[in-house]
Amino acid sequence: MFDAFTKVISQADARGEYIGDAQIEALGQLVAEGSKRMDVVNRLTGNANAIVTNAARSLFKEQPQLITPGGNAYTHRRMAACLRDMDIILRYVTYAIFTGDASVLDDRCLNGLRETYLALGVPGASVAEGVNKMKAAAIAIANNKAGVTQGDCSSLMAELGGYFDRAASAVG
Ligand code: PEB
Repeated sequence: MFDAFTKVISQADARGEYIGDAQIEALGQLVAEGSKRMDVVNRLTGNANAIVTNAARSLFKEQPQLITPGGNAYTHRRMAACLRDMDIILRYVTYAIFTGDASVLDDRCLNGLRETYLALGVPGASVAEGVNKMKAAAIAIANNKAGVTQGDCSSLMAELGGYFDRAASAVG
């Protein structure tokens, strides 16, 4: 598991090189803008339940076959597993945006998830759609300009969106 710093070190170390000026510049920028990143993590963490439940509600409205007899989220046990899965994915996305690196998401959440869903008969495309809905909600909440110091969060939002896309394409 890497963060933005250990990733740079590991790559430099593999080549036996000192850390380059461009990398120092990029990591310096990450430090200088770190408060934005922490605000995003804080907002996602504080709104996780709403993000998950609203996305699930909207998914089941669009794909009601999931929650009718024979559907993969039918019965309370499977519904609970589904909500839990969405919560797990959101949680790993918050780790990735916190560390500025996708490896924790890739290694500990997405690795093998497609195969797990195939084995269980969980429709991956539906999970991907649920993830897309969480992405939209998460960005709306994280990018809300109310109540925070104003600044440009476009690259941070692109990074955040990228982690959701990564999750969606891992299972979809
Ligand atoms: C992944 N999900 C399920 C299981 C596992 C995961 C390992 C099997 C064990 C169990 O039931 O608990 N676990 C999950 C995850 C990590 C992990 C992401 C990462 C670290 O450890 N069904 C639907 C929806 C979708 C869904 C489309 C969006 O119709 C999910 C939610 N996942 C779902 C369901 C089950 C499941 C299990 C319904 C239960 C399937 C079953 O037992 O039949």
